[in-house]
Amino acid sequence: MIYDNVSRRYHRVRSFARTALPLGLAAAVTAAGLVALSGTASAASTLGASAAERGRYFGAAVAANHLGEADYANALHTEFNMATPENEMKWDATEPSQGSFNFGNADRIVSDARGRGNRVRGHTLVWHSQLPGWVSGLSASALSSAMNNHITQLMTHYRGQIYAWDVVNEAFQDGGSGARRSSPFQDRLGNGFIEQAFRTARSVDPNAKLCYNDYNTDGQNAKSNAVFAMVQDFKNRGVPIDCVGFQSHFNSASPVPSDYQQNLQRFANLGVDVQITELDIEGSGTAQANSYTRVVNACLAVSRCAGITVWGVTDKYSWRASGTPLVLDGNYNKKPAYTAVLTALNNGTTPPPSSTTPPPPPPPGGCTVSYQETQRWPDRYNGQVTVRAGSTAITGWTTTVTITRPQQISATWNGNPTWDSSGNVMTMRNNSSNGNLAAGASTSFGFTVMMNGNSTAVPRLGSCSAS
Ligand code: 9MR
Repeated sequence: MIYDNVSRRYHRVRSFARTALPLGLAAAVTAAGLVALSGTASAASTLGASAAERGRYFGAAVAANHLGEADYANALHTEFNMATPENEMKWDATEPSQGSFNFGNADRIVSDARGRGNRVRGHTLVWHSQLPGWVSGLSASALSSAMNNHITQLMTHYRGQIYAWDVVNEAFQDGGSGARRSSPFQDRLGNGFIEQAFRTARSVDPNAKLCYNDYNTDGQNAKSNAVFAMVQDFKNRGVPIDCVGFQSHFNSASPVPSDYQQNLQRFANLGVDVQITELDIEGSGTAQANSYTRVVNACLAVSRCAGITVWGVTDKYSWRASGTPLVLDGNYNKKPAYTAVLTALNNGTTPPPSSTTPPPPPPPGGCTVSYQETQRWPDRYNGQVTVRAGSTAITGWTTTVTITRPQQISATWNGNPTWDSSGNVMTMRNNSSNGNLAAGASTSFGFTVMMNGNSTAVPRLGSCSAS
């Protein structure tokens, strides 16, 4: 089921100019002078809140040593609802000498986030980089045990507190080989270390999502093909994996790939969530903003894209500070990139991931609407809107469906449509037989949309008003 734009308010339907159009003529309607009754699509004012309305999260990499800076903490707490420790959970930070664990800085980030009801991504359990020196001196069997123990200690310490773990990070080589990267794990344990890490992780915290995370896998290329083959193999053989992280570090030499969305989608089609885990885009102004928009829209268009994390709160502390790659500048001012992200999130109305909780029930007398695409052809698709009464019966309902040009509604059924002057906003009211709904009961109406060359836009629903 696909949920969209649930009204959390309710109001009586006011009288309005009602122009019922014969079915089949809807595509031709652009008549001026009709009363526009667009639904009040919500416009959240922070990145986290807006993403949440789309069933997603919007997170940031967090550095423990900046939490004491008021501006930093304020920006973090205002805008973001997911946190990834930028360095504090890495092996050199958590197990600097073998068997001696240090969680202080990571704990600070976890308790800061969870104290506000925010979630945490764990980063990262097995990675070739930032390894303490002692790891490289181990034999194969000692390394195998050390890896299992490291995973076990971290995941036990944080059991129940981590939304998703980057279990293995950056295990593939860049370039066209599709080979695994040389590392102590790869060189001594062979390809099987990745599977071993995921199996160990599942056994320690079965409720955390287990991710493979990498960079330069954001479009379709030899490296992402190799990761794809591994994930496919894991799914086929029942090796536990729940998500793939796409780091998405972009700059002029490595821009947002043209097939970014398709690449996310092909991984999602394997039956894993996809997450944008370390987003930053070097640049400034409109060009940077446009790239951010593309990334957000791609995530919103992929129902299994669970959310986006930017790799830092402010340009001031970015690992690529000179490239000003984030959405808040060094003084915590909102950049055009910030506005672009918020706008894209607020405009987005795509299905939240399947794991998302359904919307809360409407108040007495209210109704909710949800959208689902039911069929698609090369040139058009059918959409269905389910209208559900709240905890008391209603005698009529109305909602709006907004179409993105050049898409156009060519037919409707099970409702009385009227149109705004642009022809883009259809107000749909019950017909004579489906206005009366008992408490909790539902009905639906449908429509056909001609895509006219735009195959990605999704109809946006306004709120539902009951009478
Ligand atoms: O942002 C991190 C930076 O502070 C560290 O010095 C660096 C050490 O390797 O790691 C950076 O984060 C990396 C992340 O952990 C994995 N993907 C690439 C990130 C940027 O280098």
